[in-house]
Amino acid sequence: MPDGTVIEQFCLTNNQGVSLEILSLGGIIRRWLIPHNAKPPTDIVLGFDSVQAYLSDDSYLGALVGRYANRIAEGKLCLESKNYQLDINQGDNCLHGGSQGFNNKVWQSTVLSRDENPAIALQLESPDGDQGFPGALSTKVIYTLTESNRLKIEYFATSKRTTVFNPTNHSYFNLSGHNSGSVNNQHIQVVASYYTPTDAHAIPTGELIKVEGTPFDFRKLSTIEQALTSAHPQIQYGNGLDHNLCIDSYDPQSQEAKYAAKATSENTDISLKVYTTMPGIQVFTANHFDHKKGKQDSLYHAHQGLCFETQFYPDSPNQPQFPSATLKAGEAFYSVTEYEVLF
Ligand code: G6D
Repeated sequence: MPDGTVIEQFCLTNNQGVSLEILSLGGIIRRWLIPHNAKPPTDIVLGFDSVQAYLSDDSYLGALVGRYANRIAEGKLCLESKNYQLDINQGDNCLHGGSQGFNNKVWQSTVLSRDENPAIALQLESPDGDQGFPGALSTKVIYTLTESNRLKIEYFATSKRTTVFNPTNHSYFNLSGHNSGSVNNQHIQVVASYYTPTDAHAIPTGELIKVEGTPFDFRKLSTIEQALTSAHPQIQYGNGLDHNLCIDSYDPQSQEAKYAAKATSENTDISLKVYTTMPGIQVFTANHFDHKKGKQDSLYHAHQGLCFETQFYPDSPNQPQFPSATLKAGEAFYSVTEYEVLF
């Protein structure tokens, strides 16, 4: 890092030959290798080969995101009758916890075994007032790679004062290989009957709209291309998919991750299933990528990656009808998201 801090890279490997490389910078998932009998492994996530490339990029490749993933309109937060102004880092809004969000931080990393599976725990202290958020927040994320090829991501947090907390992981998947071109011909399913439409700046209008008859209807496995080529104004806003879908199986009382989404590549026969305890999932297709220099001298272009960011809905602190992301002083936060790879 510019201040001389050394970034550590950890490798989690299971007996099926799946392995992941994870950085202490931002908890970034840098590589996710899926073995093949006769061919070299397929790396299914986009990323970079240097710390400097991650620090100078604005796309959160593979990173843990927080204190609040996605947007908070105008960075305005009102909690317990107190108003807070958050860091504005995209247009008029706060995106992904502000310009110095969790993705840019160096996390205290500990290798451990969890239920006899290889795991790494990353811990971060976010001080009161960090990017404008109230409350000194202690957070821990545990990545565990299981023998059933699931990467389990558990999020823990407590705060000294009431705050908001909406963590996610911002991996860009390409199940045909990180440097294989667009994801257009890959198929996805999202078990969501509603989505939250936005204005032209990706701020939710506050409505919950049925996906039926829209390019956001992924209740049946569909190609990504059918959505990206839609003339629907919501797709036009962001030159692709960049929307929160409302997961049907969400249960605020449950701590068990429920099936939410799937992606599959016919080129490699690799599939990914997503399970989560969170209410929303941002489906994002890297719409703004343009000759982004990635790993092994690859170039990433628009629609070359697919994000399944599990989350509270965007701007939920300002939308009381959305599930709440409020974390009360002293309350213990727990959520879990699991990414299962089938090959
Ligand atoms: C763009 O609108 C998108 C976000 O959803 C994404 O997380 C970011 O790029 C990396 O701002």
